[in-house]
Amino acid sequence: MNDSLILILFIALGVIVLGGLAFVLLRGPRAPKGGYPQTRDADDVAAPPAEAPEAPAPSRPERPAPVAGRLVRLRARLSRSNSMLGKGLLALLSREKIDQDVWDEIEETLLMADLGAGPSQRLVESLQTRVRIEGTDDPAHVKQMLREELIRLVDPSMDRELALDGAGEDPGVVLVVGVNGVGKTTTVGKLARVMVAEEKSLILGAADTFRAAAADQLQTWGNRVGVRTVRSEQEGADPASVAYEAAETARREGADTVMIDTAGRLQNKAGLMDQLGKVKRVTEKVAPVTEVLLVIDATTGQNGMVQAKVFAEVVNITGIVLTKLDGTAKGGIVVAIQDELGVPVKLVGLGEGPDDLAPFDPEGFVDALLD
Ligand SMILES: Nc1nc2c(ncn2[C@@H]2O[C@H](COP(=O)(O)OP(=O)(O)O)[C@@H](O)[C@H]2O)c(=O)[nH]1
Ligand SMILES: [Mg+2]
Repeated sequence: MNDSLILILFIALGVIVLGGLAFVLLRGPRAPKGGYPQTRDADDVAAPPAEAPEAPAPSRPERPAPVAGRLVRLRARLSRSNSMLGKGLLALLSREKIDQDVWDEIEETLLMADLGAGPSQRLVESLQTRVRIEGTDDPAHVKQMLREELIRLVDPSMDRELALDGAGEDPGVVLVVGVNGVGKTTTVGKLARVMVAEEKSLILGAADTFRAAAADQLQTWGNRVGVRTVRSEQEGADPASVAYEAAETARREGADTVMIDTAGRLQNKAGLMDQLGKVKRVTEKVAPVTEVLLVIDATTGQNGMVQAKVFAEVVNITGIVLTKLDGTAKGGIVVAIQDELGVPVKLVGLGEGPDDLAPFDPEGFVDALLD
């Protein structure tokens, strides 16, 4: 009796186990509820687009410093580098009598700060006129007038907004151009950081194809901030086709903006025209170029400007990025450049660090200049 009971229990248990097993096998595997993700077969994973090799997805992008903090540092660095100009001018304006010699010295001081001949002369002339009309040469008052005239020269009325957004299906297209070594790639990286912080989606295009290292440098920035870099693995590939591919990728993925880093290593104007012209033309087959930023190194002064002018003749520049303002006492170059090219300085570079880029603010700039 006991034996048969045990036997029945065993059989019942066997039926339950086998039934359960059959049930599981017939239903097939199912996803675990909640918790860990389902694994996929290798061929489930979408193949990467063959035409656009790209950076591996970065793990945790860095967060940029807030803009307010950056503007404070801009002031600090500018006033450090420009104290010569400010001190020189204030010393001159504090003379007992502002005679022609003093005016000449003021003009010289402005010239030495790279303000440019035309703007320096215009500034002194308008100051002289005001001093005469207002009948005062009280240093505090003249300093106030100097500040006003400098601000007028830097022209706060110019539109300094960056055209980063496209329209409709089109991404905004930003071309970054300029002579080799001025800070183009660094600027693209810094600007990408700002845009990521503003929750914009963007794609970087490495159209400097002269050296693989140039694309690596851009991709490093891309990885840092968590955006993709479209590049060619081939050294010396056609920059225009990389730019096209980057713009195409941005459009396909519905990105807000594509930013294209170009090469500055160009021997002559014809070569430049050929290459930059083609980059722009080909990119515009995808979407209109919304911003062409010319990067200029502030430490190269008037020389740098001569080279920069060639770029301005080749492409239609919409904004200037003045880099390395941290390394020069000649902040007056801002005025000279705008005067010469008729294009506003929109951004300034103040160091090699990832947050060392700031929007250009005319009044803050002049105050830092005269601090
Ligand atoms: N001090 C300083 N250095 C900068 C600034 N912008 C770029 N640089 C440096 O200038 C060098 C050339 O920059 P890069 O972006 O490679 O120039 P590109 O050839 O125009 O792309 C690098 O060492 C940068 O770190 C800046 O605003 N201040
Ligand atoms: Mg570069």
